[in-house]
Amino acid sequence: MPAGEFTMGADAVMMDDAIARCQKQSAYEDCETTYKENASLRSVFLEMYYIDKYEVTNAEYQKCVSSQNCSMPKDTKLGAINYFGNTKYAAYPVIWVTREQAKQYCASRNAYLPSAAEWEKAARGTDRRVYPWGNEANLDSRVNGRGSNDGFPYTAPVGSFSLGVSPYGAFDMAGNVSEYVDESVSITYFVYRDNATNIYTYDMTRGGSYYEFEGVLKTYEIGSGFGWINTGFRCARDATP
Ligand SMILES: [Ca+2]
Ligand SMILES: [Ca+2]
Repeated sequence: MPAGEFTMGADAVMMDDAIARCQKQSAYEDCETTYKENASLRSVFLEMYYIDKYEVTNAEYQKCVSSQNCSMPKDTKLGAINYFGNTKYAAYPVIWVTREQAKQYCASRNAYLPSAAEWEKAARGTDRRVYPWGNEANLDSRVNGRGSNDGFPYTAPVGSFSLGVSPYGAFDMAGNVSEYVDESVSITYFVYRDNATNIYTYDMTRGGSYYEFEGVLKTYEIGSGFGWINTGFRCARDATP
């Protein structure tokens, strides 16, 4: 990734769209606050860095576990499927890991979990696009989103969607598994009964996944991860000498 400035976040139209989608999905969330605090339009300068072209796979994570630099994912199954440790799923993205486990894995490679800005620049380049490939919503050939019209009801082998590649050549920046970045997101919930609000902090994820509705697949969307069946990650590395 070259050094330079890029515009991060949602413009006015994208912001309205993200808030409306969020409100439709959750009547209890203060969507306006979440998006205005986490996805406002801003210019960010980043030094040169590297970021993985692919989501971290089961095989890669397994290697780290075998060399005792990583701990086992919380679960080895994806629904009824024997997933982690099954050679059939070696090239599929690792799931069921916490942000801490993701950080540990990246550290074992002398790398780190990317910041939200590093992740987003890799996903959308410098022209404020909605999706990694551009602005068209023609999703099924470009992203593993919800449902199986794209060929995959659950996760797909990493790098399966060459038409969905980002301007810098990164795969699956939309969909497949949502990805931890090294940041948290505070979400405010309305507690109608008490006429009050509650704030919870979650690990931020980006890019959406095979599990979520398609609005979440946009480059500026903010997700929250629970180390569940749809959360994975990729790593970044310093490139400054
Ligand atoms: Ca799918
Ligand atoms: Ca992804």
